[in-house]
Amino acid sequence: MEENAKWVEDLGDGVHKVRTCVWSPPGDHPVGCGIIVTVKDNKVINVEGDPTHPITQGRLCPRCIAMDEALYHPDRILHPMKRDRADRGKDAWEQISWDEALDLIESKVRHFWEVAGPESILTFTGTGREITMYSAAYCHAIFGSPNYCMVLSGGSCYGPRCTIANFQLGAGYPELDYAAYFPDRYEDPRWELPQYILVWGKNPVYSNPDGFFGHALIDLMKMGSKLIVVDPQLTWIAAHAEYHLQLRPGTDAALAMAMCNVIIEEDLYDHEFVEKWVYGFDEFAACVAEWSPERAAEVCWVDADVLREAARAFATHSPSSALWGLSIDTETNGVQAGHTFLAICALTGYMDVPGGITLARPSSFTGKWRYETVNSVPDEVRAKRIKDQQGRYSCWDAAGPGPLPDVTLDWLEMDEPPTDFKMSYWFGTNPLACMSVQPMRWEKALDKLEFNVVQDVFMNPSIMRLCDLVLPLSMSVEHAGIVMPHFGRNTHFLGAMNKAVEPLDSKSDVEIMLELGRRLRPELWPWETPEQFFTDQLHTAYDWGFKELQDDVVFQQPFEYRKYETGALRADGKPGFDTPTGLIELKASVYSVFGEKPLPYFKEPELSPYSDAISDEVKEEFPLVLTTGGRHISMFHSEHRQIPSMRALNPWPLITIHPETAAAHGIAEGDWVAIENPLGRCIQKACIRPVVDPRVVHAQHAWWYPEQSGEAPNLFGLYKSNINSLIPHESVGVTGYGAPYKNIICKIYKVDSLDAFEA
Ligand SMILES: Nc1nc2c(c(=O)[nH]1)N[C@H]1C(S)=C(S)[C@@H](COP(=O)(O)OP(=O)(O)OC[C@H]3O[C@@H](n4cnc5c(=O)[nH]c(N)nc54)[C@H](O)[C@@H]3O)O[C@H]1N2
Ligand SMILES: Nc1nc2c(c(=O)[nH]1)N[C@H]1C(S)=C(S)[C@@H](COP(=O)(O)OP(=O)(O)OC[C@H]3O[C@@H](n4cnc5c(=O)[nH]c(N)nc54)[C@H](O)[C@@H]3O)O[C@H]1N2
Ligand code: SF4
Ligand SMILES: [Mo]
Repeated sequence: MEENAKWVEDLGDGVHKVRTCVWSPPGDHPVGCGIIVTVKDNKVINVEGDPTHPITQGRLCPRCIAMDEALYHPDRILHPMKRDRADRGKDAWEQISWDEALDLIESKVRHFWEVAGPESILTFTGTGREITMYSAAYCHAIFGSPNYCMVLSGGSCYGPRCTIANFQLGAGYPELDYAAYFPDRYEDPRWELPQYILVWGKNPVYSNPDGFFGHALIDLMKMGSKLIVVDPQLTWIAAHAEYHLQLRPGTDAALAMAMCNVIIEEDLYDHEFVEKWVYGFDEFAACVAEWSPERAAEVCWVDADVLREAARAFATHSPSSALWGLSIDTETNGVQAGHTFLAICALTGYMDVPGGITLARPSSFTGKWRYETVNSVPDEVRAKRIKDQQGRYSCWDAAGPGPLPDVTLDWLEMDEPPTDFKMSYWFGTNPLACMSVQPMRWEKALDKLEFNVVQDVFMNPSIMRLCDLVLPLSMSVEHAGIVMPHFGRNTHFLGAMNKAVEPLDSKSDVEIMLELGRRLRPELWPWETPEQFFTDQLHTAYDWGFKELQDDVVFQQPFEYRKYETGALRADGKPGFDTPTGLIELKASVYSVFGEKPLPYFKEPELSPYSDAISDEVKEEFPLVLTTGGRHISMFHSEHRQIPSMRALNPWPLITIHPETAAAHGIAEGDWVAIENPLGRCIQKACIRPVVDPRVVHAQHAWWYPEQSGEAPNLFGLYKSNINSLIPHESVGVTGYGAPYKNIICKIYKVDSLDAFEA
């Protein structure tokens, strides 16, 4: 912690307050919420919201308020630890020094380079924690490997949405306009209040740490914005909506096409915008003409008149805005659902207008360098990146920064894969408990590797089962960093993570990166300190460095509306969008290159009770539609399960069941319920609410039990409540993007206890 810095207030008596923006660990996506940390004798004694932060204005979630419980939790990993490969699954860790740990990594990497090539080293990354900014650099510029991996089937978190936005909009990720770019926010004269907000498969009140702020939505609601919510659950926001389209999970593409149909057929679209800025209107109109509201009503279980009225309300109240959530990504048909969602926003002309949807400027600070580190991998090594041997998923291979997770598993499962894989390095992921589908397959596959390394803050089931070396990480308030909301794709501000307390024997992802970089490829890693490194990164866009950002704590990026008119969206500076046609592509010209149809279509989820891909017997045995993973405020994925006050808010995994369905199955509130389909089984607790259709259930994801025995085979109860055991591998879209995490068949039945689980 720096003394006398602008962001530190000394209160005397060994007490000071630090202004900072938070990222991870623990949690979250890059939100950079403003906090004030009170420190006494190098110990955090209070965390409160920073009222001067322009976006969060003092508001916090419970997880931030409980930060001291995480920081000083007795289970925190405090030192580097290693274990023999033969002891995987056993609590047989030996404490070692940082030098020993880094020496071990260096010697193993050099050995594997020699005997099997850099491609034999895989890195596995999780969702947007701070390490996401650096994990590609570790893979490419330290290990020299092209195999920058994830275990998330179909890259089903932002992969589909970002790729669709790139291909069809050629402009950074579209985001609801909540005046985030302006210092005086809603008072700024350029800004307008959205009349309607279409919230599609997103629940930002709970998924706040996504980088889009739930409290911003509530601000807009208070000011008069009305909601149209597309969600199979009656959530809090759905209950406050003018229109709740309570669709069958996985049918989003059909519903969106019917909404476009209404907007076009009733001539409610913005003719001027469409004529000037949209490509493929006629073909798109012909395509959606096949989707009458009545046809969609049958497929999606949504009332045709309500669908019509919602489409009319959205199109006739200008400006209106929209938000798309994870549900777009977690569908085999997700690319088509996202395509049509963007079409709704384009037809209505709400792109980059005040109170509409903001688009990012390619020239702002985006952290793009992290993917560019792939250029440090020689071509002949890059050619060895894992890819589908039958030539499928060429879209993924062209657009994705690393191999398709599903194909990675296929290669790891081969007896003689094209690469002799040796080592994996994980950061920010708990692969078996959260990200992967068919986690038992991943368990076996990753166990084949000779050396698995992780850097994390707590022990978890994946580490206990598979890792040989653990590096202890410092938490967000224990190190310096830069946080950029929306992953650099529509980054309204940069925040300084200012160090509030000195860590004990732990280091940050950036500190470890610089040390390993200097050891393994010194020519690429000239920086002595994280601060020098951050300043050089900032200099790619600005003439000021990290010290200035630390002093100001928050820097709001410049912004202007209607950038397609000024040329600010295109690399060549010409007006329009950065797509092959220069226009928003309702008919996507690049998809045909990748074997995908250029116009949207609806494909029934493969494992649905209405699918042709499964037999009538299977449909009869597993008649319910299961959706999973709706967020809870107290937890970030598999994290926070050991934090007492957070666990108290959600002590057990919950399956939400309609009262009629529960009664028909003899299930009462709080009963243990088995959830099963042909792929697997797990157990959760009944939460009986009329918020889902009687034919739908919703199950929480990422559950494990830190209080249980960690040794194999129990592994903190890894498989007891693991809903991902029921989700298929490689049920991805033609492009490789999108997998059915939120729409599969199942049956439910009452069991006596959590221990009724058998794998
Ligand atoms: N507290 C907390 N916040 C988080 C996370 C966390 O673990 N905890 N995780 C973060 C991550 S990585 C992500 S990607 C985001 C995700 O956050 P969101 O994008 O908000 O997505 P979810 O919360 O998964 O689901 C949102 C809504 O989609 C609905 N839904 C389910 N199936 C379907 C469907 O088929 N179609 C439609 N239209 N809706 C459906 C659910 O009922 C739910 O209300 O949250 C981030 N924020
Ligand atoms: N059924 C179902 N499954 C899902 C989903 C769903 O909706 N339904 N959602 C999916 C989605 S969208 C996602 S993104 C994945 C998320 O999956 P993951 O990203 O794998 O999330 P976690 O399991 O929480 O693992 C994160 C680990 O990183 C550690 N960590 C936290 N911060 C940092 C940091 O700054 N640096 C490092 N090195 N480590 C850190 C945590 O302690 C934790 O052990 O889960 C997916 N799984
Ligand atoms: S979103 Fe994350 S960083 Fe922001 S207040 Fe909530 S827990 Fe804290
Ligand atoms: Mo995610």
